[in-house]
Amino acid sequence: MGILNVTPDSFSDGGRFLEKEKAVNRALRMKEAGAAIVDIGGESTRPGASPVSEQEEISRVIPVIEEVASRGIPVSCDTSKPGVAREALRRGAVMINDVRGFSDPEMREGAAGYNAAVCVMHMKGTPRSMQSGPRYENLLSEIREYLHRQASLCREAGIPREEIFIDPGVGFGKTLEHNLELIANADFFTVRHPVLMGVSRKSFIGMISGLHPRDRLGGSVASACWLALKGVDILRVHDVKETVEALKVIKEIRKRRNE
Ligand code: 8Y7
Repeated sequence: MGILNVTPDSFSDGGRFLEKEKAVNRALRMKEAGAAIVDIGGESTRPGASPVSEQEEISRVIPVIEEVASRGIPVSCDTSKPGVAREALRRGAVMINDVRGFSDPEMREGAAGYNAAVCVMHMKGTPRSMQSGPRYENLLSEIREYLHRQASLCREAGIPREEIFIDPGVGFGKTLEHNLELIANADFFTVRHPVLMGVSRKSFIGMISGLHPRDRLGGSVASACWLALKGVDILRVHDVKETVEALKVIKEIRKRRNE
């Protein structure tokens, strides 16, 4: 899954893709580089980011979604707003990626009504508050229980199990230790639903390497390979070409394992 931010303040694309043309071209390049789906979002969820109005979010993402979908590229819309989700699905999106875990019933009903796939992500707190001293009794089981509970609500709304991806939400209300534990044990989440994860250029990589988001390609690709070997189904990444190249090699190696 390629990441396409159409936000003026997103941390690693820095507003360079504000224009529709540039965004669409970027999606086409991701497709050519091997992306199976492009995730298009207009609300920055970086820690401390301010909320965006529904009208603003619609005017940022919908023209891009419509154009990208019309070129035959599967589109996911990264949103927590039912109005944005519905409009995205009406214009051709096939998946809704909600960092707020489909806690709003209107989000679940909207996705079900369009036979869309969903990604239910875990976040502790809100983008504004999430990085202030997050604590867990038992990180893995607490997060998996939350994800299974939200996934059950999606099933009750009529979304089939295999269309519900779950995501422990690396970086969303987690310390460095929490993030590393989630990644190390990603297979803990693969038991009931397909799993999607996003680690690309995230701050846990910067905490290890000391590098700026733009220079986190090595750490991002290493993490992606680890997650693929742990059985994660979809990887949400900025650098599609490099990640696909690495995963092709991992796939050939894995096929030849003894056991
Ligand atoms: C994730 C995400 C972001 C993630 C899912 C960033 C929108 C921050 N991260 N969605 N979104 N999973 N499902 O660094 O990890 O891309 S935004």
